[in-house]
Amino acid sequence: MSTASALPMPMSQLSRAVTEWVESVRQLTQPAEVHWCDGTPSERHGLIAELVHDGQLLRLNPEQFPDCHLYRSHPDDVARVEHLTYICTRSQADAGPNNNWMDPQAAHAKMRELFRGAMRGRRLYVIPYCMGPVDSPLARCGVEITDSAYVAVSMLIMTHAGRAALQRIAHDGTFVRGLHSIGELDPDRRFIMHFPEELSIESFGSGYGGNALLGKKCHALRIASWQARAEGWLAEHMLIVGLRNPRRETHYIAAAFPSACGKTNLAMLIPPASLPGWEVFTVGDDIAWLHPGADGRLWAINPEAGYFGVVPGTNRQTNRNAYEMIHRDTLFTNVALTADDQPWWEGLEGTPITDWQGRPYDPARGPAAHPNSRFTVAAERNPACSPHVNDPRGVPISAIVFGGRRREVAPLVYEARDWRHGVLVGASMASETTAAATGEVGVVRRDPMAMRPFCGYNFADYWRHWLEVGARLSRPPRIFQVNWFRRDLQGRFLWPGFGENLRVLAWMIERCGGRAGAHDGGIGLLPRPADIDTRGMSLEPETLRALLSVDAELWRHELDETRTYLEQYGERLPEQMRIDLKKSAAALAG
Ligand code: SAT
Ligand code: MN
Repeated sequence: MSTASALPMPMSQLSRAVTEWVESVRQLTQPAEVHWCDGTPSERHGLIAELVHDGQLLRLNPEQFPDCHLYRSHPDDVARVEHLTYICTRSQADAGPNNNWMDPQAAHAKMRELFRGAMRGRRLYVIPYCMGPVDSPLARCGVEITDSAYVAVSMLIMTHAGRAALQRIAHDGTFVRGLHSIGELDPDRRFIMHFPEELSIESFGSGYGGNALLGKKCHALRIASWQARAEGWLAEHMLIVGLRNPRRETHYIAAAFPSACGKTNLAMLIPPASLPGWEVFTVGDDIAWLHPGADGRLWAINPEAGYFGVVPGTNRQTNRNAYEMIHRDTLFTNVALTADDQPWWEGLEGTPITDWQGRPYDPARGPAAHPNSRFTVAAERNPACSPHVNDPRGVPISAIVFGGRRREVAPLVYEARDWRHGVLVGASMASETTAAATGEVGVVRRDPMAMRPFCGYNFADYWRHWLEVGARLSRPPRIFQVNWFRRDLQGRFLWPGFGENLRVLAWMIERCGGRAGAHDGGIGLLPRPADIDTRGMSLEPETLRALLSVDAELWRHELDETRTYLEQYGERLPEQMRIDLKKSAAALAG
C-alpha cells in the first residue's frame, strides 16, 4: 500500500498540513506500508480479523460474547506511566511543579532518535479523529499516527474517527498531531511527551491506554486544557450524567474522580428499586469539555465516543447496564479466561483457568484479571446512553462534583459555599492511588480536580483560570465534594456505593432546586441525616451519622496539608485561594 493509493478522499480535499506531516513521519519512521483510516465498520472488522489471524487478538466465546476479543498487553505495559510523561513548554514555570518538564528542543531531539526507523517492517496507521460531535463548534480534531493495529482499533472505537474528521480538519485548518510507536515496548525507552505550544504529542515505547490512545488523556486533557485556557473554557477529567427526577426534570452533573474510582459506574448508575421514578442517562464517563454559554450557564460535551473502563468488579449486581453492554462488540484488555473462552475477572462467579498473562491461573500469583484490566466499547452500546450525547450544543451543567478515595477524613458529601469556595474544595482534593497508574497503590496523594496527572500546565494558572471562568457565569453550577470510600475501624466500607449513590446525587439536585436542607458544618454545607433519602436501604442511623460527621481535628490537619501543598505554587497561586484557605480555617475553629 502506498500513501497516495490509500488516501480516503481526493488529495485536493485533504489538508496539506496533514499530508505533509504524514509524509515527514513516513520518512523518519520508514514503515513498510501506510494505511489511512476511513472509520468505516468494515475497516474495523478487517483490522480485527488481521489481529486475530496474527494471534494478537483472541476471539472470545461467540455465543456468550459475540464480536468480543481479548488483547494481552506486555506484562510491563499495563498502566499509564506518570513518571515518564512530560510537558515540554519553553518555560519550565508554565508546566509547573505538577508536571515533569523537558525543554522542547531537547525532547524533540530525544524522540527523533527513538522514532528514526522505528516502524521498519510495520504498517503505519493514520487516524484522523474528532474529539466531540463532528458538527459541534466545541469539538476539536487531531490526527494520530501509530504502528499498533490494536491502538488503531481502539481509537476507532473511542473517537469520532475517519473521513468526517479529515473533512473538518481541512475546514478548521488546525489539528493536534499525535505520533505514536510501540517501539520495542522497552520501559527504559518509553516517553510520553506533550508540546502544548505546538499542539503536538510524541509517545514511544508503550501500547497501553492513556499512554498510547493519544486522543484520550494526552489530547482531550493535557493539550486541550492548554487550549481551553487560551480560549476561555475548561477541559476536565469528569464524567457527565443526566438524572431525571420523579418530577420529570433532568439535571446534568459533571463529576471528577481520579482514575479507577468508579466514574464509569457513576455515569451508568442504575437507580435502586426503592427510589422509583428516577432515570439516568450517560453523556460521558471520563472527560468533559465545559464551555460558558450565552445564557450564563456552563455547557458540557463529552469529547469521546467510547468507554475505556475498568473491568474488575463489574457484574449484574454492581452495574447491570455495564455488564450487559460489554457482552458484544467489546475489546477486552488483560482479563482472564474461562475454559470455554469467556472473559473472566474478579467479581464474577465461575472460575478462570487462564490468567491475564495467558498462564494457567494460580491464585498464589495474584488476581486472575489485572486490576487495571479494561473494556473498550462504543458509547452507543450503553443502554442508558443519553439522547443528547451527540448534541452539538452539549448539555447544561447543574452541579459539579469532586470525589476522592479516602478511608477517613472526608464525609460522604458536602457542598461548597459558592464557586470560589468550590475551586478551593477541588484544589484540596486528595485520593488513594489505584492500579490505573504504575507505582504503589493505596497511598494518599494530592490530586486537585482529579487532574494531577492530566493538567497540561501550571496548576496555579489553572486554578486562576477556574476562578475566571466562574466569574463569567451568571448561573454557575453548585459545587460538591463526595467520598464513597469511607471505612470503619475494621476497614469495612460504610457506604454501599454503586446505585445507592443516587441518594446523594438526589440531595444535590434538590439543593439545585432550592428544595433540600443543609447546615454549615464548618467545612461547607452538609446534609443532615434526614436530608438524605434512605428509604428502602439497610443503613443504620449511626452509620449515616458517621458518614456525615466531620472530625475538626482531622480537618485542621487536612487544611494544614492543603496549605503546604498549595504554597509550593508560590507567587503564582491566586491570592483569593490563600484568603479562602484562611477563611476555611477560621470557619472550622467555629
Ligand atoms: O489509561 S487511561 O488514562 O486511558 C485510563 C485512566 O487512567 O483513567
Ligand atoms: Mn480517567
